[in-house]
Amino acid sequence: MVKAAVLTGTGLPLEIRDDVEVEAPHAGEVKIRFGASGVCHSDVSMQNGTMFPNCPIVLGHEGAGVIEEVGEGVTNVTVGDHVVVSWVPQCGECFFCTRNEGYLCKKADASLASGGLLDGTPRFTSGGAPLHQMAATGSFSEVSIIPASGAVKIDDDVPMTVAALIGCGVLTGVGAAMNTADIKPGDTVAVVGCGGVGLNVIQGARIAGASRIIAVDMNETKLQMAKDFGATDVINASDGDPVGKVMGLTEERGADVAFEVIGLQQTIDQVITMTRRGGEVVLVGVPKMDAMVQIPAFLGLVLQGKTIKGCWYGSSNTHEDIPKLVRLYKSGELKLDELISRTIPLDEVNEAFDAMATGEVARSVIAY
Ligand code: PAD
Ligand code: ZN
Repeated sequence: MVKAAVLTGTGLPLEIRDDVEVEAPHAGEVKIRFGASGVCHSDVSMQNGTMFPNCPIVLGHEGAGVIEEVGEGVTNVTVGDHVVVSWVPQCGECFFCTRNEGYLCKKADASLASGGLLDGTPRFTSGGAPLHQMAATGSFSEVSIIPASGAVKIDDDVPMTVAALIGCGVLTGVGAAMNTADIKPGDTVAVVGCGGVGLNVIQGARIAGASRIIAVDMNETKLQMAKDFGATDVINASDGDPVGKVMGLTEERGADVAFEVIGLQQTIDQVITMTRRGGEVVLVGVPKMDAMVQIPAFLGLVLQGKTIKGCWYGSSNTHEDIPKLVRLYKSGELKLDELISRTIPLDEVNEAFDAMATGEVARSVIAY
C-alpha cells in the first residue's frame, strides 16, 4: 500500500490516504516510484471545477521518478531508469503522432478524459474501489503505473525536484515560446502571467532570441522573478490596464508575440489587444469551459492579419524535447532550480494549493 492525495469532489481539500493499492503494470506500462511532483495550476483547476475530474482521483501530473517494474513488451525504459513523466503519453501510432504532433495524441486525450491509462482504466484502488489518476499520471502518489510511452529517460544526475518540473511547467512554457510561437530574433514579446508556466515562457522567449520581453503580473515577487528569468520590462497589472502600457513600450504598435498564461477571460482579451498587426497571440492558460475568444472578425482579425494559436503541452515532442531541456539546464541556459519556491512533503499539498492561489510561489514541489 502507498500514500496518495485524493480528490473526492469539486471544491474539497485533497484527502491524504495511506491505503492505496497499486496493481502491477499491464503490457506496455511501467511502475514508477516518484522522486518528486510539482504542484501546477492545472491540479488546482481540477480541484476547483475549472476542469472536470473523474472523482475519486489521484491528482498530480508534473512528476519524475525511478522505474521499478516494466510490463510486457516495454523496451524504451528499464528498471532503475530515472524518468520524467509526460502527461501526454505519445502513442507514436495515431494520426497526430505520425505527423510529429504527438502533443495531440489521440490515445492520451482519451486517458485525460477517463482518468485512466491508455485503455481507459486506472491502476489504483482504495478501500476496494477504483481510484482514477490525473492525465495517466497521478504523481501525488508515492508510486504509480503509467504508460511506458509517458516515461522519458533522463540522466541520473538531474535532481528529481527539477526533473519533475520539466514534465509540465517547463515543457509547456519553454515549448510555447520555442515550438508553438514563431519568435524571431529581435522580437518584442509580452507574457501575461508569470507563474510556474509563464516564467518558462519568458526563458523560452529569451532563448528563442527575443530582444525585449515584457512581463505582466499582479504580484511584485513574480515580476522580480520574471526579470531574473529574462524579462526586460515589467508591468504590474494591479496598477491599471496593462494593454496601454504595452502599447506605450512599443511605439503604440503592440507586441510581436503575446502569451496568455493564466486562463482568464479578461487577460485573454488583453493579450489579443496588445498584439501588433501581423503579430501572433498564443493562449496557454486553461480557462473555464465557458470562456470565449471574442474578436471582431474583420476589424480585429482579417484587417489586422493577426494569428491566434492555442498551445497544448508546449506543442512538444516529449521524446525529443525532454532530453533537449535537460541539456539546456546542464549548460546553464535554462533556470530550473530557481523555479522551486518550496519543497514540501505530500501531506502539505493542500497548503501548496493555497500558496498558489495567493500567488506567493512559482512552484511548490513535493519531494517523496
Ligand atoms: P500560477 O498560478 O503559478 O501562475 C499564474 C500567474 O498569473 C500568477 O503569478 C498570478 O499572480 C498571475 N495573475 C493572476 N491573475 C492575473 C491578472 N489578472 N493579471 C496578471 N497576472 C495575473 O499558474 P501556472 O503558471 O502553473 O499555470 C498557468 C496556466 O497555464 C493555468 O491556467 C494552467 O492550468 C495552464 C497550463 N496549461 C497547459 C497547457 O498545455 N496549455 C499546461 C500546464 C498549465
Ligand atoms: Zn501542469
